[in-house]
Amino acid sequence: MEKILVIGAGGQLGSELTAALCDQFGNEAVIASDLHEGSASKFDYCRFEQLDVMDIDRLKALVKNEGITQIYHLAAVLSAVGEKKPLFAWQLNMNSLLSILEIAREYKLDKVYWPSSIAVFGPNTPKTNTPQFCVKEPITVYGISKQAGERWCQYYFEKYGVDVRSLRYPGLIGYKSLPGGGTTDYAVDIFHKALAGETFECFLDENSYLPMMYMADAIKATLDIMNAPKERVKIRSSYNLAAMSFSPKELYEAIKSELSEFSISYKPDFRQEIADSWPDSVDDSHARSDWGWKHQFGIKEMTRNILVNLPNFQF
Ligand code: AKB
Repeated sequence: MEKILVIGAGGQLGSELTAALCDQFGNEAVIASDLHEGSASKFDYCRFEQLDVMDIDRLKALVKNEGITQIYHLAAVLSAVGEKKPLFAWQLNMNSLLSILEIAREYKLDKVYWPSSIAVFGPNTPKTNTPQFCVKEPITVYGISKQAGERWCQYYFEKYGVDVRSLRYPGLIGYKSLPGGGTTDYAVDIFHKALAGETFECFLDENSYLPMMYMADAIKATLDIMNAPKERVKIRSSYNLAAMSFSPKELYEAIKSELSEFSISYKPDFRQEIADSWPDSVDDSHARSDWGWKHQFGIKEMTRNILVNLPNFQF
């Protein structure tokens, strides 16, 4: 029987992924953990443990005592916040991954999931349909940590047989929790302002194209790669993953076609340089052919889905 530990469960991805894992494996099989004690209130359906991922002794004890077989390691400092606290971002992002890979090796875990990001790419990467294998010279600490993390994942797979699987997420857009500290977060914030009847001030330029994905698709991709037979997961650094690409102006227009009064202004800040260094769109054909990845949501379907569901959601 699987016993799954989700680290960083209180975050934007973790809140929804934990619920999906409980649906698949049963509530008893999942332990949600987060640094923030306050996240406990999100998990009335499964066990919650307050956990600092940097506390390796506690992490080891939890894995050993609970008979953990899989870890989903989602805790990270994202791109924008990472630029404010570069050394902290490096320490947290790298040391936590290394601890978990070591624990996976020592305790022979069945599987580990660790997310990478489009942040591994940089200004010298081909901008459109960015290939799986190409130049990567990330300009953010977050991107550097994800790039190095990808190498460590491949290393642990090849040297020690650790079954670690990873996806390079585009910007993730969900309505069930707020994102924290990313460059793509404008695409979540905009919906909250639109529904509050306020003008949205966008921190990116109107024509900044970025790869994006609706959370339902991100959850599906994560479960798909983790449920795929081992031999079909051929890339052990991290897979390119795509669904849609749009600019702030295009997202604004999609929302405005549903809420005609909505208005926007543009005031690019330091996050513009980060966005400019990332791809406009990504080629995810390896994920599609290796383990059958297929997205469902485009910008229209996503916008309708969020505008229908967000007003009824209690934070
Ligand atoms: C960020 O903007 O930092 C993240 C990401 C693309 O990984 N959403």
